[in-house]
Amino acid sequence: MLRLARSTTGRPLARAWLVLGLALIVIAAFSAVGWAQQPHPWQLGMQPPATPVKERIHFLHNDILMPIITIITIFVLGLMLYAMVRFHHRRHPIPTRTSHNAVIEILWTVIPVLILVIIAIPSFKLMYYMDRAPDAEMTIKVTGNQWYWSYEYPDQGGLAFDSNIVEDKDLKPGQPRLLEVDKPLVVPVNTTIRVQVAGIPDGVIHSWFVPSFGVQEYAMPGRLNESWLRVEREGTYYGECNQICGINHSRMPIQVKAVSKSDFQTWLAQAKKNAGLTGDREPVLAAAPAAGSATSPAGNR
Ligand SMILES: [Cu+2]
Repeated sequence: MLRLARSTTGRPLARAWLVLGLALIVIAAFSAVGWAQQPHPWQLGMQPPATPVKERIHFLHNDILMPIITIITIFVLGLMLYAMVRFHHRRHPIPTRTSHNAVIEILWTVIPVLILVIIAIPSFKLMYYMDRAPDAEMTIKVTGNQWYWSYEYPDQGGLAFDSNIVEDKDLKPGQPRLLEVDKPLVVPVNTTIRVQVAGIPDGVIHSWFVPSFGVQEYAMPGRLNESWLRVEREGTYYGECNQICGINHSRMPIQVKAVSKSDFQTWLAQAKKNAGLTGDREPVLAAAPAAGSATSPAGNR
């Protein structure tokens, strides 16, 4: 049967393999060229890491979980194939009436538990690592509104602004649709930044999610959540609200520009000047729309 299939369809099969191989090479090339801070067509795997947290997430996923999952999958597939061949009705016409086997039952209970314990150890270590930064150099407060984000720099003179999506008709060449915003969050590279995330009173739950940073934090009304990031490469990073939050859920993207420390100071001075902030602890978001009452005076913790 197999020989027959090979002799009659040998060439088309070889061609199919060739096409599949070429397709895989193209996909691999795309994912390498992408060096993505945003999703790309035909992307495989996660976006490349820009923070130590995301690097550890990649390690846990690629180097710990994937090998374990692969071994389990191959083992189960092997068992199934063995059972299908060995106990085929032609080879094994009279089925056994075995219903219990104490040794096997203990094994298939204990071994999965051990595997879960092995997985739990690095998972918990990572969870505590990404939870908060004890040595943060600055703080950014993120507020989820319906439907846009507000950003505050409470320890940088109280600068605060809203960040809204750029509509399709206003997009400039090269700007990604549904990801570009009018005022991106700007952060300095190689700086440990505490990110506080909150929702507005009477608002809904959002989630501030930037894949390359490994940060995904709920923006809850009445609650202050915390995460942290330390961007290691300059660049523009995109994310989205990833908590289904209502009609414009898809229209509250996140854009973060990571710049050098000196460029950050230049930007900060200019942004404060534009906002009319002259000294510290100025009232913030004076011109915010009604829904933006979310933000509290700068510097409060
Ligand atoms: Cu949202």
